Amino acid sequence: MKRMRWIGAMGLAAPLWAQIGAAAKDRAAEIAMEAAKSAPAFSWESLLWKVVWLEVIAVILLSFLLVRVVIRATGWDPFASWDRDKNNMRLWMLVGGAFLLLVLWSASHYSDNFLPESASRHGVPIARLTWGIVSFTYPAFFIVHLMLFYMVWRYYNGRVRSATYMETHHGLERGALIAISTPVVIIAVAGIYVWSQPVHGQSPEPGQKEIELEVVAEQFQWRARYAGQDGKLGRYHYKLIGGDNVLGIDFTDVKAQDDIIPQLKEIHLPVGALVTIHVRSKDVLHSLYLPHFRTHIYAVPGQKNKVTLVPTITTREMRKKLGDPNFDYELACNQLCGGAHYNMRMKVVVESWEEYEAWLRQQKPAYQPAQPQPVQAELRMKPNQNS
Ligand SMILES: [Cu+2]
Repeated sequence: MKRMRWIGAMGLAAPLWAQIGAAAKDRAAEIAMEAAKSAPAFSWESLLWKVVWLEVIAVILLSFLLVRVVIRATGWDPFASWDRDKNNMRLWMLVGGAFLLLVLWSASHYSDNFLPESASRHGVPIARLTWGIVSFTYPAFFIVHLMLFYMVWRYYNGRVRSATYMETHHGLERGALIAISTPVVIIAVAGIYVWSQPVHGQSPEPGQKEIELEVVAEQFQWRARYAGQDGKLGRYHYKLIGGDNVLGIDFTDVKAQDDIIPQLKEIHLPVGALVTIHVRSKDVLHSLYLPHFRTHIYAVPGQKNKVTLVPTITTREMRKKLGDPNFDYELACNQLCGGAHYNMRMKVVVESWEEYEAWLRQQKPAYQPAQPQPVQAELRMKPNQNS
């Protein structure tokens, strides 16, 4: 009797057992799949290759040993006439030549990855300065290395024993000092002027349109906020950051109430307008990097940074210029900020003022005052319409 009751209880609980069984089976399958993903699949072929490589290494080591044993036993030395210095020099010439050829090859092979022409106004002098520097550091690199390898050839032991001694020559030293420091000073001064433009030096021209937006970094994404109708970004405070207010916007500030957070992970910029981007970070150090606009600024927790730029080439024009219909400008993080750092990118669309305004009009303000939702209102009206 007792046993019957027990079986009956088991029978009643059967659906529950089935549920638990199915869940356990699913979980087991999941674990198996994860294990399969993390552990590389075993293959006889890869094991065979490992054995082959080990044997190759063993044969090389053993042959060295064999030569030594033969030399010891017979007194015969195959390297007696081997000019060690000369052959070392020859090997160095080989290494040097191969190195310089590799540099030439890689520079041409990877030239596809060079940035296209600058798409911002301040980026043009920056690109010019960069290529100006490369135009003499690249030849200097070759000249210096050719000189280095020439010295190895000239002074290998046994040919020229010692270098010539020279008295201090003030004129020569002064000349060398000026020749080296002049380009360095030019680069530094031009750099200060050119690179500071996006941070300090851009003010609107008469009649030029201006927009303001904020880009906020967090592990691992960017979020943008546009100033609304009033053209001004509202206040924020880190203590206000929460599940429904991801940017910590202070909605008691009237200027904040029309601010816009775009739905899609992309920012739109009007061509020809002066764009001010405010940058901040919610957690660690990130960096706002707009390579095509030659623009870069750090996103530092607890610090307000800003950068200005004037986009000059629309996405459409750049696609035509590059002959690439899929080209898009990119906003990236260029600080290694954690595990999913690679995820921190955003599409940047440069378009005409009209297109920009139309896009902005489609975006909803971040601040939604309490009011009946339009969808619910529609549902409530339906019965009335039918009757
Ligand atoms: Cu980052």
